Amino acid sequence: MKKNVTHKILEAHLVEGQLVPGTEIAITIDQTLLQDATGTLALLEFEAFGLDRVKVGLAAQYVDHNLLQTDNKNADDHKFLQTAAARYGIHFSKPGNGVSHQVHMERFGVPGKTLLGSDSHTPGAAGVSVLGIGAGGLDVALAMAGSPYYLTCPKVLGVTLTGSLPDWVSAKDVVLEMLRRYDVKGCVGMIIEYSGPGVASLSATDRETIGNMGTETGATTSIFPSDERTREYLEAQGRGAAWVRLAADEGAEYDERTEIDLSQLEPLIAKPSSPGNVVPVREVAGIKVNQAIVGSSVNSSFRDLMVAAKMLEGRRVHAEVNFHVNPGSRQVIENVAQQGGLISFLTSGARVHEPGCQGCIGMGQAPGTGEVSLRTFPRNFPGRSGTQDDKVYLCSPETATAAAISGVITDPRDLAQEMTYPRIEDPKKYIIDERSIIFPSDGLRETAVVTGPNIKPLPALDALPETLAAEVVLKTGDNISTDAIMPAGNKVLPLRSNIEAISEYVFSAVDPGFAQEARTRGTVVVIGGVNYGQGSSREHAALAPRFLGVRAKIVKSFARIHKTNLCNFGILPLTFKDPADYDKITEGMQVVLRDIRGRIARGDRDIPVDVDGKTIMTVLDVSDRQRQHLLAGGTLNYVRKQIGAKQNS
Ligand code: MIC
Repeated sequence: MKKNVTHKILEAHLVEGQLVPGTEIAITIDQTLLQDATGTLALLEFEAFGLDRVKVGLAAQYVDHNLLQTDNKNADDHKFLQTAAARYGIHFSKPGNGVSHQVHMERFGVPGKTLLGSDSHTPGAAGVSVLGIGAGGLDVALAMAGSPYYLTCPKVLGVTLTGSLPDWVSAKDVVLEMLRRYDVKGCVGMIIEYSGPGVASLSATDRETIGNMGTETGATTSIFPSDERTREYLEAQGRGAAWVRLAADEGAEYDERTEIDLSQLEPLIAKPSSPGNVVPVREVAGIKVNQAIVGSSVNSSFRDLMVAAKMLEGRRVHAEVNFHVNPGSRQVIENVAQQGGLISFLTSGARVHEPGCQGCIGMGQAPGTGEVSLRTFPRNFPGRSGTQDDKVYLCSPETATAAAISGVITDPRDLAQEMTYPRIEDPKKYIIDERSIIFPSDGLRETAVVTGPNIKPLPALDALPETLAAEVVLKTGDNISTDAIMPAGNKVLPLRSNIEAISEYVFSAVDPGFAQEARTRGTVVVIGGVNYGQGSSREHAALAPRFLGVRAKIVKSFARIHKTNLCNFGILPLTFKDPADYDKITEGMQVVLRDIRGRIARGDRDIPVDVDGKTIMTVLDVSDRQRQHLLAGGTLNYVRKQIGAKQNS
């Protein structure tokens, strides 16, 4: 059979199941990636397995999110991560060395390998044809312990690229075009595979941009063939030996198909406050801009910064705009500096920050009241910037820089009269300096793990009771993101390793009284609309509500990672059998799930729920494996029992 790239990689890693979309499969994981904001919990979980060393080909720990050090907490977390990495054999990328996606691709990505990362933008690994999947920390901890990764076998969406990008249009516009077509849930249950003659016109870092932000379509991941452009990038990284060719067979089949003619694309922009709210830049041109940011999680590569630097050469940032630059890595800024880009930023009045996620996760860079911010980030969910009622737009580095120059949203093609488009050539050989990565070594095995006072043990979770009686404490609408469930930002992020403390903030932006109310009620159900839990992989959006007593969520549909996280922490992910039943439930209603243990153990898919005396039907669409985890009260309880049983036998 003629195979696409996705199936080639999945088949080479398949250990359970068959490649039938919608069924559960398990794949081996070659590499894992943790970042600091999700890494503390993941490493506590890994420690709970009692292993001496990671059992995965390569494990890496990045410190890129919690870079603000306003008290001891983040610094203590960094120390914990560094010492635990040394102890367990994990590569440790120090604070300031860069964003996980960028650094991992530079130094570790190998075409055809699988990568599981505790960050939803891990699919950026597509830049070097790695099948990178975002997951909750517990799933990554399990992969670090050598377990396979379980996922619902996705369909493959084949995107044929033709033509090449015109001047002033870049990779961000390609992924914005995907979001314009598919919105924030159109690719749930799919892997997006790019092919066609247009692929060769995109560099590895262009492909990273497309893979990274492809997450916002709901896709499991994205993938590109590994070709001469991939080889070129790996050679420039001094890792040419890691290259292998990877291409779909001629005539390979896809479950769905679409085509993008790159030469027909124009500059696009996602309006507030959803990455799917995409329009041509010219539709919103002229709106006054107060802030523009290039870099962070996506669009922080050498090309992305250099194009901004070249556009600013000999110019000043508009007096009323704050223009920020967040490099993706130390390597990026070093190479930009070598080619004169840093001087251009400094003399133009740009604010250059240390490599990292920064404002992308609300760690600083919040815009002022009513201000418009243009960012090259992947997300603009309401309030994520740290400012209430924020007006955040997502766009390419070209569009962000054009606004920084003119002071208003500007189609960058309008700059053609005053400058020629700076087409950036990637270095043939990057300046490479790996000294900010601490490689695992036998000498570090004896390192004592340092656990600061803010790092609390994982909370104990009880098993699922025979019957669940709860109260509906919150009813939400469609597309609720994990930012709404468990906000990030500089106040909350330092609490990621302290579940009791962070649980105070659950739903705080949606319903400030939620935590108090949930504690009072004891056992709680949350109701939601479609695409519930879109966005980040943060398992805190499952564990912290569980800590407060949330035992079931009944929604119209779930986003992929959040649904898995709910199972991992023993919260029942139920969907309405008849979506119209959503309207029958209001906050304050009593909900009873009778004989729920028995039903889950028997494998029932249809789960009746008594709501204020009337019965509605819901669906529990999970695997047999997940049923065991739900019965145990969560994956960790289940795994611990298994380990105990093994040790006793
Ligand atoms: C994000 O972009 O939302 C984050 C911050 O990178 C998250 C991870 C987190 O919440 O720590 C993600 O994408 O998974």
